[in-house]
Amino acid sequence: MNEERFAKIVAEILAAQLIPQEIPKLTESLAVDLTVAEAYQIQKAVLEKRISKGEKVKGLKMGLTSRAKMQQMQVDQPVYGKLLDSMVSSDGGSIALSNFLHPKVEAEIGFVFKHDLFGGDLTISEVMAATDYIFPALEIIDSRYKDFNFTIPDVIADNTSAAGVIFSNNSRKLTTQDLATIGVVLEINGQVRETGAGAAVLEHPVQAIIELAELLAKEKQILPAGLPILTGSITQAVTLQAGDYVTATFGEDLGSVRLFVK
Ligand code: OOG
Ligand code: MG
Repeated sequence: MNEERFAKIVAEILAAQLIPQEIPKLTESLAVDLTVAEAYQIQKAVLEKRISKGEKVKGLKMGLTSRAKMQQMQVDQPVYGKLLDSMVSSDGGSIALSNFLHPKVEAEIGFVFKHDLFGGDLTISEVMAATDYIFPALEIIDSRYKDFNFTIPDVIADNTSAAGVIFSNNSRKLTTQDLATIGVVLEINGQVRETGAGAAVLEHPVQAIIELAELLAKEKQILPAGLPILTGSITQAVTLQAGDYVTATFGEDLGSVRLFVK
């Protein structure tokens, strides 16, 4: 792709994220195909612009790691993106629906590491040994594409729809208890909307970390200690409406995370 076209796409995505506003998906508006590698370059360039204007990276995310999500979005592979400070709300806090286009909420398991991770061949036990703690999280996704419809390169270029996140203060050490069997109940206004278990995420949420480390290693990047990492939605994402009170409650003493939508 030539430089001029690349810069134009970067400017278009940046504006769509900041205003925010809906745009047609790139794979439709561009005459040429967009590769996954080009899409990550666009994501990176848009994030660099946001960071140069003062935003800070507060986390990393894997997405499209569960069959429920892949089926819902009609795609077939996991993706990663970055979470910025402007996206973070506190546990039990609120967001204004008017700041979003068509937001949906996801319940996820988060990790924080005590050592940096790097490479394409980490094992489950290496990742578990490097884990400082795990925590419950809600992610708010809000695709900048019209009708929340995209292909894999589109969604990668748009920072994997990242728009909001709540890192719960509840956390616990990762013991030998199996993360695969941790259950989650996602409720809105006291009604159960989705249920699932950790194994929905690539058979084991640690697998999402292994795949993230592998994707980052291709770009000579590490998975840094101390930074919250989300492993992807266990269930389908649920559309948010004004007045929604969202609660995700996890089993095995992981605790819950809450959000109010104004
Ligand atoms: C892409 C992001 C998906 C997850 O946890 O699966 C994601 C999207 O569905 O818009 O964050
Ligand atoms: Mg997510």
